[in-house]
Amino acid sequence: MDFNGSDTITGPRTEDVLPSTATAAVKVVIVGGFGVGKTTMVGSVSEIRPLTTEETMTQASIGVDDNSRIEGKTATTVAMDFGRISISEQLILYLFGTPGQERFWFLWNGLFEGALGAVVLVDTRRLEVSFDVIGRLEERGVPFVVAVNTFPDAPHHPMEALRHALDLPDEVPMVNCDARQRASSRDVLMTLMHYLHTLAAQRA
Ligand SMILES: Nc1nc2c(ncn2[C@@H]2O[C@H](COP(=O)(O)OP(=O)(O)OP(=O)(O)O)[C@@H](O)[C@H]2O)c(=O)[nH]1
Ligand SMILES: [Mg+2]
Repeated sequence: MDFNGSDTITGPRTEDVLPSTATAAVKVVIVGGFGVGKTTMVGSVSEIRPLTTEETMTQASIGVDDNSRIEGKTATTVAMDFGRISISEQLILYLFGTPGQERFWFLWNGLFEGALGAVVLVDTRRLEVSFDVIGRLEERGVPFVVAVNTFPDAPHHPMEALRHALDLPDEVPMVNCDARQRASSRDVLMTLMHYLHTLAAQRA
Protein backbone atom coordinates (compact mmCIF):
# COMPACT_ATOMS: atom_id res chain seq x y z
CA MET A 1 0.00 0.00 0.00
CA ASP A 2 1.25 3.45 -0.89
CA PHE A 3 0.57 5.79 2.04
CA ASN A 4 1.56 8.85 0.03
CA GLY A 5 -0.40 7.99 -3.07
CA SER A 6 -3.90 7.26 -4.20
CA ASP A 7 -4.58 4.65 -1.52
CA THR A 8 -4.58 7.24 1.26
CA ILE A 9 -7.94 7.17 3.03
CA THR A 10 -9.53 10.58 2.64
CA GLY A 11 -13.21 9.83 3.35
CA PRO A 12 -16.05 9.70 0.84
CA ARG A 13 -15.75 11.66 -2.37
CA THR A 14 -18.44 14.32 -2.90
CA GLU A 15 -20.12 12.26 -5.62
CA ASP A 16 -20.40 9.33 -3.22
CA VAL A 17 -22.46 11.28 -0.72
CA LEU A 18 -26.24 11.14 -1.17
CA PRO A 19 -27.78 14.57 -1.73
CA SER A 20 -29.59 15.71 1.43
CA THR A 21 -32.70 16.37 -0.66
CA ALA A 22 -33.08 12.66 -1.56
CA THR A 23 -36.36 11.31 -0.23
CA ALA A 24 -36.94 8.18 -2.30
CA ALA A 25 -34.74 5.39 -3.59
CA VAL A 26 -35.79 2.85 -6.17
CA LYS A 27 -34.02 -0.36 -7.08
CA VAL A 28 -33.79 -1.13 -10.79
CA VAL A 29 -32.27 -4.22 -12.38
CA ILE A 30 -30.51 -4.25 -15.76
CA VAL A 31 -30.90 -7.64 -17.38
CA GLY A 32 -30.18 -9.23 -20.73
CA GLY A 33 -28.31 -12.06 -22.36
CA PHE A 34 -24.58 -12.54 -22.47
CA GLY A 35 -22.63 -9.49 -23.69
CA VAL A 36 -25.53 -7.20 -24.57
CA GLY A 37 -23.98 -4.22 -22.74
CA LYS A 38 -25.33 -4.37 -19.17
CA THR A 39 -22.03 -3.53 -17.46
CA THR A 40 -21.45 -0.81 -20.06
CA MET A 41 -24.83 0.76 -19.26
CA VAL A 42 -24.37 0.76 -15.48
CA GLY A 43 -20.89 2.22 -15.98
CA SER A 44 -21.95 4.98 -18.36
CA VAL A 45 -24.88 6.22 -16.32
CA SER A 46 -23.67 5.84 -12.73
CA GLU A 47 -22.66 8.92 -10.76
CA ILE A 48 -20.60 6.86 -8.37
CA ARG A 49 -17.70 4.76 -9.54
CA PRO A 50 -19.57 1.57 -10.43
CA LEU A 51 -18.87 -1.62 -8.60
CA THR A 52 -18.31 -4.38 -11.11
CA THR A 53 -17.45 -8.03 -10.70
CA GLU A 54 -15.91 -8.75 -14.06
CA GLU A 55 -13.60 -11.66 -14.63
CA THR A 56 -11.39 -12.26 -17.61
CA MET A 57 -12.85 -14.86 -19.91
CA THR A 58 -10.54 -17.81 -20.26
CA GLN A 59 -10.05 -20.70 -22.59
CA ALA A 60 -12.44 -22.58 -20.32
CA SER A 61 -15.32 -20.42 -21.53
CA ILE A 62 -14.82 -21.38 -25.15
CA GLY A 63 -17.62 -23.65 -26.17
CA VAL A 64 -19.49 -22.84 -22.93
CA ASP A 65 -20.18 -19.18 -23.54
CA ASP A 66 -21.30 -18.05 -26.94
CA ASN A 67 -18.76 -15.31 -27.55
CA SER A 68 -18.37 -16.13 -31.20
CA ARG A 69 -20.32 -13.04 -32.18
CA ILE A 70 -18.92 -10.69 -29.54
CA GLU A 71 -15.54 -9.84 -30.91
CA GLY A 72 -13.16 -8.10 -28.57
CA LYS A 73 -15.06 -9.06 -25.43
CA THR A 74 -12.55 -10.18 -22.85
CA ALA A 75 -14.41 -9.91 -19.54
CA THR A 76 -17.75 -11.07 -18.21
CA THR A 77 -19.80 -10.27 -15.11
CA VAL A 78 -19.75 -13.08 -12.56
CA ALA A 79 -21.88 -11.60 -9.79
CA MET A 80 -23.30 -8.13 -10.45
CA ASP A 81 -22.76 -4.51 -11.38
CA PHE A 82 -23.83 -1.77 -9.04
CA GLY A 83 -24.31 1.93 -9.66
CA ARG A 84 -26.40 4.91 -8.61
CA ILE A 85 -28.04 7.82 -10.40
CA SER A 86 -30.14 10.76 -9.20
CA ILE A 87 -33.15 11.25 -11.43
CA SER A 88 -34.23 14.38 -9.60
CA GLU A 89 -33.21 16.09 -6.37
CA GLN A 90 -35.54 13.73 -4.54
CA LEU A 91 -35.34 10.47 -6.46
CA ILE A 92 -32.33 8.15 -6.49
CA LEU A 93 -32.09 4.98 -8.53
CA TYR A 94 -29.91 2.10 -7.44
CA LEU A 95 -28.88 0.05 -10.45
CA PHE A 96 -28.06 -3.64 -10.34
CA GLY A 97 -26.68 -5.28 -13.46
CA THR A 98 -27.08 -9.05 -13.61
CA PRO A 99 -24.58 -11.54 -15.05
CA GLY A 100 -25.51 -12.50 -18.61
CA GLN A 101 -24.19 -16.03 -18.60
CA GLU A 102 -26.79 -18.62 -17.75
CA ARG A 103 -24.57 -20.46 -15.30
CA PHE A 104 -24.74 -17.39 -13.02
CA TRP A 105 -28.48 -16.88 -13.29
CA PHE A 106 -29.10 -18.42 -9.88
CA LEU A 107 -27.94 -15.01 -8.58
CA TRP A 108 -31.03 -13.37 -10.01
CA ASN A 109 -33.12 -14.22 -6.96
CA GLY A 110 -31.11 -12.00 -4.67
CA LEU A 111 -30.65 -9.27 -7.23
CA PHE A 112 -34.39 -8.97 -7.85
CA GLU A 113 -35.42 -8.68 -4.22
CA GLY A 114 -37.16 -5.34 -3.78
CA ALA A 115 -36.66 -4.30 -7.40
CA LEU A 116 -39.46 -2.10 -8.76
CA GLY A 117 -38.63 -2.59 -12.40
CA ALA A 118 -36.13 -3.79 -14.95
CA VAL A 119 -34.45 -2.79 -18.18
CA VAL A 120 -34.00 -5.59 -20.71
CA LEU A 121 -31.06 -4.84 -22.99
CA VAL A 122 -31.31 -6.48 -26.39
CA ASP A 123 -28.73 -7.05 -29.13
CA THR A 124 -30.55 -7.54 -32.45
CA ARG A 125 -27.71 -9.74 -33.73
CA ARG A 126 -28.57 -12.26 -31.02
CA LEU A 127 -32.25 -11.88 -30.26
CA GLU A 128 -32.52 -15.47 -29.09
CA VAL A 129 -30.61 -14.73 -25.87
CA SER A 130 -33.42 -12.34 -24.87
CA PHE A 131 -36.26 -14.86 -24.90
CA ASP A 132 -35.37 -16.60 -21.63
CA VAL A 133 -34.61 -13.32 -19.95
CA ILE A 134 -38.00 -11.85 -20.83
CA GLY A 135 -39.74 -15.09 -19.88
CA ARG A 136 -38.14 -15.01 -16.45
CA LEU A 137 -39.22 -11.41 -15.87
CA GLU A 138 -42.77 -12.22 -16.90
CA GLU A 139 -42.78 -15.17 -14.48
CA ARG A 140 -41.69 -12.89 -11.67
CA GLY A 141 -44.20 -10.21 -12.61
CA VAL A 142 -41.50 -7.54 -12.70
CA PRO A 143 -42.46 -4.62 -14.99
CA PHE A 144 -39.81 -3.91 -17.62
CA VAL A 145 -38.91 -1.82 -20.64
CA VAL A 146 -36.88 -3.10 -23.57
CA ALA A 147 -33.83 -1.13 -24.73
CA VAL A 148 -32.33 -2.11 -28.08
CA ASN A 149 -28.58 -1.51 -27.80
CA THR A 150 -27.49 -0.28 -31.22
CA PHE A 151 -24.26 -2.03 -32.10
CA PRO A 152 -22.82 -0.62 -35.36
CA ASP A 153 -23.03 -3.84 -37.37
CA ALA A 154 -26.40 -4.90 -35.96
CA PRO A 155 -29.14 -5.36 -38.53
CA HIS A 156 -31.81 -2.70 -38.33
CA HIS A 157 -35.31 -3.97 -37.62
CA PRO A 158 -38.38 -1.77 -37.24
CA MET A 159 -39.45 -1.64 -33.61
CA GLU A 160 -42.79 -3.28 -34.34
CA ALA A 161 -41.03 -6.25 -35.98
CA LEU A 162 -38.84 -6.61 -32.89
CA ARG A 163 -41.88 -6.38 -30.64
CA HIS A 164 -43.44 -9.17 -32.61
CA ALA A 165 -40.26 -11.29 -32.62
CA LEU A 166 -39.92 -10.90 -28.85
CA ASP A 167 -43.66 -11.48 -28.39
CA LEU A 168 -44.03 -8.34 -26.27
CA PRO A 169 -47.41 -6.88 -25.32
CA ASP A 170 -48.21 -3.47 -26.83
CA GLU A 171 -47.88 -1.65 -23.53
CA VAL A 172 -44.26 -2.63 -22.90
CA PRO A 173 -42.16 0.42 -23.88
CA MET A 174 -39.36 -0.18 -26.41
CA VAL A 175 -36.53 2.27 -27.12
CA ASN A 176 -33.24 2.35 -28.98
CA CYS A 177 -30.15 3.17 -26.99
CA ASP A 178 -26.39 3.30 -27.00
CA ALA A 179 -25.34 1.86 -23.66
CA ARG A 180 -21.99 3.66 -23.89
CA GLN A 181 -23.67 7.06 -23.80
CA ARG A 182 -24.71 8.46 -20.47
CA ALA A 183 -27.60 10.52 -21.91
CA SER A 184 -28.94 7.57 -23.85
CA SER A 185 -28.76 5.22 -20.85
CA ARG A 186 -30.41 7.87 -18.72
CA ASP A 187 -33.25 8.18 -21.25
CA VAL A 188 -33.85 4.43 -20.94
CA LEU A 189 -34.14 4.75 -17.16
CA MET A 190 -36.52 7.70 -17.56
CA THR A 191 -38.67 5.57 -19.86
CA LEU A 192 -38.80 2.90 -17.17
CA MET A 193 -39.71 5.46 -14.49
CA HIS A 194 -42.54 6.85 -16.62
CA TYR A 195 -43.80 3.35 -17.29
CA LEU A 196 -43.76 2.43 -13.59
CA HIS A 197 -45.60 5.67 -12.87
CA THR A 198 -48.25 4.86 -15.47
CA LEU A 199 -48.72 1.36 -14.07
CA ALA A 200 -49.05 2.72 -10.54
CA ALA A 201 -51.61 5.30 -11.71
CA GLN A 202 -53.62 2.57 -13.47
CA ARG A 203 -53.67 0.48 -10.31
CA ALA A 204 -54.74 3.39 -8.10
N1 LIG B 1 -20.73 -0.51 -30.38
C1 LIG B 1 -21.22 -0.70 -29.17
N2 LIG B 1 -20.55 -1.53 -28.35
C2 LIG B 1 -21.06 -1.73 -27.12
C3 LIG B 1 -22.24 -1.09 -26.69
N3 LIG B 1 -22.52 -1.51 -25.44
C4 LIG B 1 -21.54 -2.37 -25.10
N4 LIG B 1 -20.63 -2.49 -26.09
C5 LIG B 1 -19.45 -3.38 -26.10
O1 LIG B 1 -19.96 -4.70 -26.05
C6 LIG B 1 -19.17 -5.51 -25.21
C7 LIG B 1 -20.01 -6.19 -24.15
O2 LIG B 1 -20.43 -5.25 -23.20
P1 LIG B 1 -20.64 -5.58 -21.65
O3 LIG B 1 -21.11 -4.29 -21.04
O4 LIG B 1 -19.50 -6.27 -21.05
O5 LIG B 1 -21.85 -6.61 -21.73
P2 LIG B 1 -22.56 -7.38 -20.54
O6 LIG B 1 -23.99 -7.47 -20.94
O7 LIG B 1 -22.28 -6.74 -19.23
O8 LIG B 1 -21.87 -8.79 -20.62
P3 LIG B 1 -21.93 -10.04 -19.57
O9 LIG B 1 -21.78 -9.47 -18.21
O10 LIG B 1 -20.78 -10.90 -19.98
O11 LIG B 1 -23.24 -10.69 -19.82
C8 LIG B 1 -18.08 -4.60 -24.65
O12 LIG B 1 -16.92 -4.83 -25.42
C9 LIG B 1 -18.61 -3.19 -24.87
O13 LIG B 1 -17.59 -2.25 -25.10
C10 LIG B 1 -22.90 -0.21 -27.60
O14 LIG B 1 -23.94 0.40 -27.31
N5 LIG B 1 -22.35 -0.06 -28.82
MG1 LIG C 1 -21.54 -7.57 -17.58
